[in-house]
Amino acid sequence: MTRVFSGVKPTGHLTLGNYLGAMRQWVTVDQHRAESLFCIVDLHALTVDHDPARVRRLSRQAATLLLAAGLDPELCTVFVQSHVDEHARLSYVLECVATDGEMRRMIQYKEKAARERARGGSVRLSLLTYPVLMAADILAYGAGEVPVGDDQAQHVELTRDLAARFNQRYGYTFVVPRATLPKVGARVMNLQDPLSKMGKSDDSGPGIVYLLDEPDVVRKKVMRAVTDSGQEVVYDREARPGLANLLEILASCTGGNPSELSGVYESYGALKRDTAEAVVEVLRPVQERHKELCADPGYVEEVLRDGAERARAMARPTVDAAYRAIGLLPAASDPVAVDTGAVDSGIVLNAAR
Ligand code: AQP
Repeated sequence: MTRVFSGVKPTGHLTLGNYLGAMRQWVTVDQHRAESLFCIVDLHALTVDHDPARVRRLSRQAATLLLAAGLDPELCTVFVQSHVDEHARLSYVLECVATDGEMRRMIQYKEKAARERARGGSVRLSLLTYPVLMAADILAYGAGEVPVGDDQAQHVELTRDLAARFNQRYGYTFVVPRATLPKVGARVMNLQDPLSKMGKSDDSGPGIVYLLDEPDVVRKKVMRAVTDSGQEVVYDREARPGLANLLEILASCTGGNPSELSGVYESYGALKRDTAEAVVEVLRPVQERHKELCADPGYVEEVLRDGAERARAMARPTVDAAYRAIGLLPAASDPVAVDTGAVDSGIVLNAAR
């Protein structure tokens, strides 16, 4: 059975971009057809300036929202990254396979580092190395598919490169995964700045629809979305990015096609009104379920505890195999230590696994 892994960073309140680009596919497709793991990747939230109490709060909120959106712990594993040591263990080993140059080529690093430097701030080393941790997140579970939005595609490519390089140097250890992107909604743009992704850690509140925004707040944000000076409703990402974003959001919420939908509307106002209502309807059940789950925090904690236990059991053998393959001596208490004297190649070790 295919294994699927994906995650969200608790760097801000979850957005419509997170939902349409990733979470909805996890809920409606992935958890039903694959052995799926969904993770609150809290270690990634430490790569930028952070407030410890806020990260804890956002981690709990993200877990609650994933369940509210429809992830079912009977069908999939929901857990917090820092509860499973294997992620950090494997990350270091993969840092020994990755190169400085390929890390510095990562677009997210380049953009965020430039932003931080422009503000006179410094960049944490972990911001540079975080794609390796992301690779560890995926490879530890032998995931074959990684359902993500378009902004994460480059990091999944890096993961593929690291897995293939490790396998080639040290013997087959990792499944080489691939990214799976939704057909529509893979990159929801900021409503106030349609050339930038709608990101939860951005400061521009009015351009971002949060999953917990009240219906009237959603309506206001969509109605005030920046469009272009033209009159005609056409779908053209290059020339009319604001309009294209609204058409894509509407298409993604209603299951339509942005290009066909453009023919239905004669004014921007009508398009905005329908888009706002479509978003409100998509968010309504998530918000209702979120309210119920907030009244039962013990349930969410239990899901995360069970999830971490299951995740640990899945990751441990692969990470142990990677340690052995790359040349680390197993501890005497490790049952595998008994026969290491006879086995000196990763390939043999992995075959014996
Ligand atoms: N705007 C988006 N459109 C489509 N997909 C998106 N995703 C995020 N934003 C959009 C997808 O949601 C999943 C979880 O995202 P994340 O938590 O890794 O990143 P983020 O929401 O983009 O958060 P930040 O803190 O604002 O991140 P940066 O600043 O690093 O971009 C992923 O599958 C992502 O693709």
